[in-house]
Amino acid sequence: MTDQEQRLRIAVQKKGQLADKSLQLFEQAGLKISRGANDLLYRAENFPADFLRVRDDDIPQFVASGACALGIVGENVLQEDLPDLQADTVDVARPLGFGQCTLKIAVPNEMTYDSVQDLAGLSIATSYPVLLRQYLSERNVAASVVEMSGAVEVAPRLKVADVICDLVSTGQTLAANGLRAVDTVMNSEAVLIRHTGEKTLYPEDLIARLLRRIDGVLATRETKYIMMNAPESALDDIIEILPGAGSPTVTPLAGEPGQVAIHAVCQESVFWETLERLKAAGSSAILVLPIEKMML
Ligand code: PRT
Ligand code: ZN
Repeated sequence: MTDQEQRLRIAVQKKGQLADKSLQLFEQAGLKISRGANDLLYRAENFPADFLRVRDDDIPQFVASGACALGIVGENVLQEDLPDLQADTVDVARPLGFGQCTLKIAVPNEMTYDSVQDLAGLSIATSYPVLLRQYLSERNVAASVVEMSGAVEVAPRLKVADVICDLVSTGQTLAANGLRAVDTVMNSEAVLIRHTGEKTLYPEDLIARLLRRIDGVLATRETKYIMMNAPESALDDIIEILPGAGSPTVTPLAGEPGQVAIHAVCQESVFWETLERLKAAGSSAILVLPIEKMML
């Protein structure tokens, strides 16, 4: 292989909801990405990887064909495209915890809706015909699907369709268009996808190295380093309160018999509640620190 072939090509969205966060993920994994004159391809200066910047709709195909080793795309787009892709050529390497949204059925506010059966005989506008048809057929509902590439939320007002099936994040777009969500077709988030075709076009060790770093980034997003002092007698109680901490480090405090310092890695989501309980259990000088890098 030449040096050129040893570089990983990674497909990311050029512009849109996932564009910035996709590059940020690799930057947090230590890659220095130069946003050079070539708008289509950004180059990592300190890691053999290049970023192909494209429409998100093209990313599954780029990865399935092996043109790119990896890509970041909404799971909704991947699932929508799967029937068009050659089997066993792409899989989800990691869910990434950003770009969360929900593909929902939404109906005009004035329409009554009790169950999915109420969609029978109606027309539904969507950019996700594959996912919508699957959803309808699993529920034995016969409705017509109107494919639109964008601005789906205006379809009922323009009488292009009765109801819609579209991505929702905050719900503001639905509200602004006199619509309300009534059912969920799919929950989605950004995913790192990987080429899994027969030909291994890219060095596995390079991919494994990058994935390990990404795992480190994802792990640090969730976790905090927590330190406190406590009476040794409260140790068992405190360890029980620290969720997902593995084995905390416990060291004696110089000049304070019976007192120890406890260091542990802790989930951020339970931070405040945990803090209060730790205090009540006898801890003092509790510090919570962000973790900058982590290799598991
Ligand atoms: O140009 P390109 O084809 O690459 O971009 P695109 O316009 O097809 O995609 P883009 O950038 O809109 O979305 C890319 C991906 O981001 C989607 O496939 C989802 O996986 C994810 N994502 C997360 C979202 C949203 N959140 C989201 N809110 N995609 C779209 N939206 C839309 C939503 O449909 C609504 O119209 O944003 C609007 C605002 O949403 P509310 O609910 O906050 O009002
Ligand atoms: Zn798109």
